[in-house]
Amino acid sequence: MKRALVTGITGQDGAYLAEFLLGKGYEVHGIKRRSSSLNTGRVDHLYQDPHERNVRFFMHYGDLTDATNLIRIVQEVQPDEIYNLAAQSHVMVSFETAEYTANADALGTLRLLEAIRILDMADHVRFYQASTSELFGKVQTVPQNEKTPFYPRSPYGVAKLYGYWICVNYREAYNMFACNGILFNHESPIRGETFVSRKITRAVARIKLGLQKRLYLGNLDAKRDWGHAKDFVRAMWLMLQQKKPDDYVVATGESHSVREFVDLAFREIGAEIQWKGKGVKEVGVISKISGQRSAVSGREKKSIGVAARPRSLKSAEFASDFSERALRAGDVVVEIDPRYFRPTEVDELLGDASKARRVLGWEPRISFEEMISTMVKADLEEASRDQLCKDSGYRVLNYSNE
Ligand code: NAP
Ligand code: G4F
Repeated sequence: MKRALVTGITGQDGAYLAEFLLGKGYEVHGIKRRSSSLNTGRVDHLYQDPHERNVRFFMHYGDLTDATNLIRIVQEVQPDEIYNLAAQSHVMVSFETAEYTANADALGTLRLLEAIRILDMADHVRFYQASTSELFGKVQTVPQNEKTPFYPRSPYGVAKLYGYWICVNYREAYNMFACNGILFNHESPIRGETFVSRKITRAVARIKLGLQKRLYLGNLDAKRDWGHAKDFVRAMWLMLQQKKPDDYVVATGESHSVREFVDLAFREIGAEIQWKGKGVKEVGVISKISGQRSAVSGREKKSIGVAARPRSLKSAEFASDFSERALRAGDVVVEIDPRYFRPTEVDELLGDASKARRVLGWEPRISFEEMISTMVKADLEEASRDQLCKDSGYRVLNYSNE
């Protein structure tokens, strides 16, 4: 049985990758940093009581900023494959915590590679580094592929640039099987709530249910090549199954603006957005409300343990559900908050993943539209739980505008 060690197991990709590897018959060990509260929500469904038989999923406390503990874990686990997914992964946050980001994202990668070397495992461990399209930053060509020059635009991008090159260097210097996955943005219903995709789908669901009035965003014109995380973790694994280590761009080949993302997410709940005004004064206004696409039906509600409301939300009744919750044509639902503008922005990313298609046989299976639809549906389920609490007189906190 192959054994994998995954850093960042509690994150979006860590959770999907762990599920994927367990499905392939692997024993999976995850590294989780210590925190004062439980934050294992994304992998709780994979947890197995270590006292049971045939356990294949294990968690270890560890931190990318602590070399000795990484060496100990690598020694104890003796993995065949290491996936380094742990990082301070928020670009905007990296401007505020630049030194920490460099420590975790740049030196953290070095620490893991050194652990492999110190433990004399360089000849048999395969290493995946979570590199990023943020390396392309101020893009030098469109679309971006493995040969496109890098020009990072944030402390995060610069830290990841070190991670990229130290991985290449250890491959060349010590003959390690080390690969960089240069992954473009990938999202899912378990994406962190402060990334723009999830912030939008979560707000759309809460606005529909009357739990939130407005969504505050930064740069609506930024364009990203957005895929689904489930597709992208498959590419990580494929890289480590090849004869030779190499670096690969992983992307969908489609680019969409934040504004388009907002339009599609609102369309999922049957609402059309009209954009009015310019610059920081621009607003998104509900222009039309029609039949919904993403209602949580009575049956779906029961399946997630939420009692159906007496009147189920079927398409034909959707418009009246809007009026019931007081969302109307003319309502301003999106505003700009300059706090979300970045000191230096990555304006547009578009990936060319032809090498991954050719060599790995990888291609995305989930479309942009399907991904948004799934995310809105999942957030409607979550918001419905809050709504139920609110309707029953319990206090519901709104921390939507992070
Ligand atoms: P994520 O959801 O933010 O997960 C990051 C993980 O790293 C979390 O488990 C986090 O733990 C952990 N972590 C943070 N600092 C750590 C430290 N000092 N020591 C140990 N663990 C630490 O990110 P993701 O979206 O899954 O992305 C996975 C990786 O791919 C990251 O390296 C990211 O930079 C990179 N990447 C992501 C994308 C994307 O679009 N998602 C694209 C390209 C590259 P907590 O749960 O305790 O916070
Ligand atoms: O969702 P974002 O925060 O993701 P960003 O900066 O592209 O970074 C993500 O993808 C990278 C791969 O390219 C990863 F390496 C990285 O770890 C992370 O997963 O922002 C996307 C775009 C940006 O241009 C941002 O300025 O959306 C714009 N945006 C507009 N309003 C906003 C907001 N971003 C956030 N987070 N919040 C806003 O309110």
